[in-house]
Amino acid sequence: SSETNIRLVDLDESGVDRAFRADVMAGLSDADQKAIPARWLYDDAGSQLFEDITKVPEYYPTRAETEILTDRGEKFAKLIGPGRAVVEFGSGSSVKTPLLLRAIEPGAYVPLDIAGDFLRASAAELSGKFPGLPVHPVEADFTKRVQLPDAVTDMPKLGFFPGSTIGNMVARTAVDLLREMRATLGDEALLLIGMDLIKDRAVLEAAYDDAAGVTAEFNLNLLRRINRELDGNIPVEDFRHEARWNDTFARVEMHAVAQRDMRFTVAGRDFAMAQGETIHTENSHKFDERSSNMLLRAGQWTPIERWTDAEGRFSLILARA
Ligand code: AVI
Repeated sequence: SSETNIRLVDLDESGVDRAFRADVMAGLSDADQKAIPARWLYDDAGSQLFEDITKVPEYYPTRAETEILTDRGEKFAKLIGPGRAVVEFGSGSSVKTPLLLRAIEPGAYVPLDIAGDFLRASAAELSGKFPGLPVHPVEADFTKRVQLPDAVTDMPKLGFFPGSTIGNMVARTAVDLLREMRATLGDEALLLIGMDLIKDRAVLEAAYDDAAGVTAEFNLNLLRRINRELDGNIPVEDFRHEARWNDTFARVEMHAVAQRDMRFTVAGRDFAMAQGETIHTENSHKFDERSSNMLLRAGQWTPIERWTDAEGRFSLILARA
């Protein structure tokens, strides 16, 4: 289906290989719309390319969210208060997390991530910046309820889910995740979550199709990964990156568009694509106040405050359990 999805699962290496193969084979076999779940964009090369995307001039979300975190520290401190265990879903980004931690005097920091090496490295770096702060990294699939370390059992929690990663999920998956977060964090919890806002179509499409071609590389790297890991011969050079705003679903979609009729093989199976046919590789949903409120409420959270950057491009929302 065209409803591509991010779904993080807890898999050992061979499990990852099998799941990748299964998703790619199913996704390329769909006669209506070929589609591969966006989570497979993030191999080592893809993760590095995403880092690069956050620095291109057209990709505003990272800068806009950083601006909010920089400017609204006093407001966060007032509403959140000191002594909470900050539980970050996905490894702490080097810039955003310290801004939050500096503003609110947390009791502990608990980064959750499925990638253990990356998790430990970023936890160690953060410990260096906040010498007195207890840091308890947990290697876990945060799409399911996570058992938090005993050391933070008695502290009220603040969940932190920046970046509008929630937007990479279709509504049902996003609601499931929010409910699992609620179960992980407990009754006293707050959640600080980034959600990118609906805006001018040209601005959105440019953010996902930068002039330097970094996002194009990020998208086409998925096809290169298939060739590398699944013994494929997809003619990557004959695909074009496309970012399109889908107004019905309020999302930017990434597609890889075949530039000619073609045949190729992946893991021993033959596939054909017609010129103009696409592989749908990512959704990035955008929100307004109503849709973000509705999503949070469906996920068992009550929004209590929202902040945007000066240009009104991105929102950071505080919700309570
Ligand atoms: C990770 N995620 C929030 C990014 C986004 O904006 O949807 C991924 C991305 N895809 C293309 N550019 C950035």
